[in-house]
Parts: sequence; structure tokens; C-alpha cells
Amino acid sequence: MPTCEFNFDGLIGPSHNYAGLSFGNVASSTNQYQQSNPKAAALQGLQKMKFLHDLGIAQAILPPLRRPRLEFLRELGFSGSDSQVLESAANTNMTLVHQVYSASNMWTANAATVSPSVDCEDSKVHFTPANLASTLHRSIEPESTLRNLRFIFSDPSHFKVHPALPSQTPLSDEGAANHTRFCRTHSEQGVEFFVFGVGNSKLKPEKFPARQTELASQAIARRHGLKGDAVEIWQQNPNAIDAGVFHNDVISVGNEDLLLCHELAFVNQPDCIAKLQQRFRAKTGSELKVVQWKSGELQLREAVQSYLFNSQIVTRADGKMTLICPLECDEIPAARRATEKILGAENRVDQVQFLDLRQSMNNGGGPACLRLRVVLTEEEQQAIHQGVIFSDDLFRQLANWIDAHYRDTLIADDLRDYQFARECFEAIESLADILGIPRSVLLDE
Ligand code: SUG
Repeated sequence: MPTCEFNFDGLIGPSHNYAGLSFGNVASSTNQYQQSNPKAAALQGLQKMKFLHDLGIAQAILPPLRRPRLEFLRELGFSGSDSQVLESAANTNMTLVHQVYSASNMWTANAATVSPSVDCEDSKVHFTPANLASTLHRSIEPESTLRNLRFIFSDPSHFKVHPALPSQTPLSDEGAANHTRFCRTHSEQGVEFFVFGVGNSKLKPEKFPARQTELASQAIARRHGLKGDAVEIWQQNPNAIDAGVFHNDVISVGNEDLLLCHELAFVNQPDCIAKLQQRFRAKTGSELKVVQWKSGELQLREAVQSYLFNSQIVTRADGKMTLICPLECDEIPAARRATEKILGAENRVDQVQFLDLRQSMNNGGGPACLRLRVVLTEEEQQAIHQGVIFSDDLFRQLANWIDAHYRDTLIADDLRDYQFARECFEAIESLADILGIPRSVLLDE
């Protein structure tokens, strides 16, 4: 395939549950302690990959990280055999057990920030795993994510996989969820747009935490070696964060020459848009198309409930675009009207598809959260680990694997049972064989 954007979707892990761990994420708090269905969750995610694959979009997967991460409980002083560690942690503080079981690594938009080789001075694809320093359950992801990325993108002549930024609040980084790349076509150099929640200015949210810092965004642009005139770093509107927009991809989404956003997405929004348009024009010689929604058309609350801006926009082989929305956008009238506005506006979107991703949505993760975008040239595509590239055969194998290893009901209290931990470990072990990844890598040993 010539240069194109791959979507690396997170395969949803067997411990998918609702423990309400993400303060500021409305769905996560609302659904705390509800019963989850890990099997349905994983199949919904897999169906999305199949849908994209059938549409002719380059699709790949990132494996789930091994959970529970008992090493973390050991670091906190729990000792003995694995089952003793789990039992004593559960008897001491069940929230710690929820943290090490979280399947939150499914949302691979938070796995890393990725810059394609055409944007970088050394002409390599650069990756920085997100440190996810603002939530405890997610801060234990980056080490294993780094390991997986270094295995899949192992060729140093094409790929540079950096370690995560130091895990400190002033450098808090949530990856591609706060990063959008605008370009004429994926193969050409683009403008990389970083959005942070808290930085040098006095503006900050009052109710909920800002998860991305200006310092972190600047550091990533620097370490990826992005050309200066091709970077814009801007602040998210703090009122949006306080309304439950914990990542920028809950309030804006872009693809190639198109930006969709709510009028309350960014601080000084008219200036922000003008700046982006100016950079885009200078870099590409063409116009960035922007579609915005006023609160009168779509309230912030409706944007958060529907996850309209967490829709995925993909470019098909014919150059037209498909918008992949969560089913909730079909059910909430203002969001439904918003999809019609996109179809009616001047841009390349000519198809809207609604997909059922409710299991993930109930934890605050829509279509766009579930995938990491990686633009790869033909040569780079050859250089990645081929076992993670989606195919009809892989789809069948993964569907059978999910069927064999996943439960169809799970409540937060089930996580204290060591038998369940063993089921999770066995699932990952057999996945390693399907994906052709050494067990030692996937089991993180
Ligand atoms: O980090 N939810 C994730 C959702 C991430 C969505 N990603 C993007 N918007 N890109 C989060 O808040 C919930 C886990 C729990 O409550 O058990 C959670 O981690």
C-alpha cells in the first residue's frame, strides 16, 4: 500500500470493568460499579476494526497490556505468592486492586503521540508513549506500552520510539488524544496541533483536572524534531474541561484538511482557528476547512453525552471521507443534526456510520479513543511487525480467542478472585501466539 494512515486499535482486554477510576470523566463516574461485559466490549471493538478494514482503511491492532499488574501491588509492599498479593491488597484497599486490573490501555489514542516521518527532521516516525501521570490506574501503562511499541516498530532505520516523559504532574501527557495533524493528504508534510489543558497562562479548570500540560506538548514537539513552522500549541477551553471534556478529542476532531470543533473547544478560539488556517495555507498552499458548532446548536453537555467529536474521520481510497460515530450520536437529536451539518458543509465527508461501542462508551471511550493513528510509507509498512496487521483471518482468530477467554459478566468485586487473574494471564499468553509476539514481550516478563 502507498503511504497511508493506519489505525492501530486497542484490543479490549479481558478485565474490562467499571470501577469509576477517572475523576473528570463523566461516563466513568456515572457507571461506577455497574456490571460490565468484557466479551461484548472486545467484540464491539473488533467489529469496528472489521468495519474499517472492509472500507479499505489500513487497520492494525495494539495488544492489551497484561492485567492485573501485580508488580505494582508488590511495589506498594504487598508480598507473598501472586494470589497472596492479590488477597492482601483486596483486604486492605479494593481500589488498589481496581487500579491494577483496569483495561484502560484499550484507548490507544492515549498510548502515544506519533509524528509521521515526513514531519520530522530525521525522516523517521517518532513515538512518545504518554506518561498518563494524572490518573493512577493509567500511570502504570507507559512502561508496557513502550515495550510493545518497541517490538512492533523495532527497525531503528525507520522508527524512533522514545520513552515516556518523566511521570510528574507538570509534564503530564495524554498522547494523541490532545494532538491532531492537518495536511493536504497523509503522505505530505502537515501542521501538528497540540492542545493542552494547563500551562503558562492563569486560565485553568476549577472543577476537574487538566490532564495535558503545555510543557509536555512543547517537549514532545521538540523531541520529535518537528519543523518549527509546522507546529501549533494551544490551550483548551477550561470551561470545557469542567463540563467533562477531559481530552481534546472529546471536543474537536480533524483529518487531513478538515477540522470539526465546538465553539467552546479552545481559548480565544477565533485566534486559534485563524492561526491554524494561516499555518496550513503556508505549509500546503491550500485551505483548512473548519466546521464549528455553537452552543445553541449543540450544548457542551450534548457533545459530552454523544461523543460526536470522538468520531473517527477516515479518508477512503477514493479521497472521500467517512465519519464513524458512536451510536449515541444517532440517538441524541442535536448530535444527529450535527452529523447532517457535516454532510451538508463543504468538505470531503460523504458518509456517516453509527457503531455500537457502548461497553467502551460507558467508561468514556468512543471510536477515536480506541485507535492510534500512524501514518506509514510503503517501506515503513514493510518494517513493522506484520502479525498485528488486520486481515479477515486475524479477525476470525481474534473472535474465537475472545469467545474462548472472555467472561460475559464482570463486576468490580469479581476482581478479588485469583482464578480470574489466571484467566486474564492465560488469555494474553494465547494472544501472543496469534499475533506472533513473544510471550515474554506480551506478558511483560
Ligand atoms: O482515561 N477511562 C479513560 C477513557 C479514555 C478515553 N480516551 C480518549 N478520550 N482519548 C480515561 O478516563 C475509565 C476507567 C475506569 O473508570 O475504570 C477510564 O480510564
